[in-house]
Amino acid sequence: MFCNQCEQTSKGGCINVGVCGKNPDTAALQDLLLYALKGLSFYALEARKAGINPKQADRFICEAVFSTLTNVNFNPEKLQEYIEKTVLFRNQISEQLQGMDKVPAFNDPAANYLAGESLQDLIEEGNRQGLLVDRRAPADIQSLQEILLYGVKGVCAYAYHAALLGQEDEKIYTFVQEAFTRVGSHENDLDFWLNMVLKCGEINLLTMELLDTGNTSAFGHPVPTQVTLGHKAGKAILVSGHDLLDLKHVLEATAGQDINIYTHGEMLPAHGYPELKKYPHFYGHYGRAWQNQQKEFENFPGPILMTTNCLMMPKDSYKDKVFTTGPVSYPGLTHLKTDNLVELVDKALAMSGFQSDEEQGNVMVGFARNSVLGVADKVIAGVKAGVIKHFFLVGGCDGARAGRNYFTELVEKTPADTVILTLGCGKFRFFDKELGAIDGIPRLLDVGQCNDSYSAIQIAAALANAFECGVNDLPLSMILSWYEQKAVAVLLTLLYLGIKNIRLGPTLPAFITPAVLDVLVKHFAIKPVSSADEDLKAILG
Ligand code: SF4
Ligand code: SF3
Repeated sequence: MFCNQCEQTSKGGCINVGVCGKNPDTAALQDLLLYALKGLSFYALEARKAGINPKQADRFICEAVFSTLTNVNFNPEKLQEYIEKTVLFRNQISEQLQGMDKVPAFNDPAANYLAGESLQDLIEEGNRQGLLVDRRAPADIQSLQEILLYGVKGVCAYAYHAALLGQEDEKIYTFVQEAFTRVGSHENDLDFWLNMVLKCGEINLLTMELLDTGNTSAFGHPVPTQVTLGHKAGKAILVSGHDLLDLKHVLEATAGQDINIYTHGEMLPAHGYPELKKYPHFYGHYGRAWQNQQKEFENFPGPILMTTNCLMMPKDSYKDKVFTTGPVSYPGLTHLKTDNLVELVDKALAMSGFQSDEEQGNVMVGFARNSVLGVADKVIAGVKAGVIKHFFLVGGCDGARAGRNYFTELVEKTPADTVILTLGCGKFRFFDKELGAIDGIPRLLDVGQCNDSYSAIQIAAALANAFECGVNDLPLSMILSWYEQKAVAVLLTLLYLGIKNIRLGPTLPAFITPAVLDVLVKHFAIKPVSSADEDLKAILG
């Protein structure tokens, strides 16, 4: 196996087993799935040219790609199912085209790939194929192909979320499929790949906008909301991951049943949405930073629903109380369709629940674009009067590396006349710090999930507009933590928008070669994080 797609990769790439726990068989199946999806992409694009709308295949591709993101799916049977379905979709489109006398002929062997019979056959084929990128190309071309592939994975994840909320755009699907047909090709022009990478950022911006529309039209615009971090006596269900719709289904399925619903990880911002916070049994948030997940899950006295997540594979010791949805799957865990949550509810009723109440403080959420722009006048006046000197966007992912303490330290050390916008799960390093307020505006503003990056971009754009300058001219510094491929897509969006001076950590991606990094530094002045003190000094002078 070879996998280098996430921040925690062992030096240069995981080869014997993933740091995430992915084993070589799972890695081979994921590689083969991407190869098969490349084949399907040729057909889906051809179908479009022939006037067929390959809607089912479009959505399927995003879901299947999502299953190859870090930590999402380690289940060989489920991956086999995705591979077989990929070939099925391809054959269906092929028949449709033949029926129109448009017999497709593709030179690329991926388009003609036939799925082996057994799981073992598939694993062997996956090992033969390896990762989709062209391993004979110069290192910098390989690097750009990897950036594109991982960015597209992020786009697929966000497009999957958006589609569930009824928001789709053919431009997204077409780009994803074009990218798939290109990755691994012997195109050796650096500029071609650089353009594809920036185009991926552009398409991701559209995807995030659709996701924002999907979330706000289904659940309303988030409003500032206090969320309790403790628990109360009674039966309980924990919902983790990013899928607000799954959470809504859980809230509906448990209404009037005396079960309290708790969020975990990226689900925290759900408390700010009017259409979710209206449920009286939507109680609070459980759990802190990412590295505590195993312990937190183990100790939770009720079942856990893992919706599309970036979390670690659950341990055997508590597997029997964990359920998954969508592309999330691990061997031995029960997978649910969220229109039928009887098993989850029964499990909650059968488990002990919390025996007593416990206060653990609270945090504020709900500072997405609508809330922040609602107080824009005050913010702008604050900047003009000199009481707000600087904004920091400290956003992105959490992870296990010790270097991630940088983000906690940086936030703690920011001066009292600065405001911190945050989003993503990286905030669990500092989300409960008491940072005070400036003229009634909290210094720490939680914009939401990584899925809400569009909101942060809109806030930055509105500030630039108010000050009649570009985003790069604002007293705003972006300090981003990354972990997996959705973060790659968001980073590409920021580059596409021309945002400069982003500080990225805790380490730079292993898939960026020195020459590609030089290009990024030259055009975007991107830099690795150093120490909190040094960076603050460099930013604030
Ligand atoms: Fe390694 Fe990350 Fe790939 Fe897992 S997802 S195998 S940790 S690079
Ligand atoms: Fe990053 Fe997954 Fe959490 Fe969702 S992209 S912030 S890790």
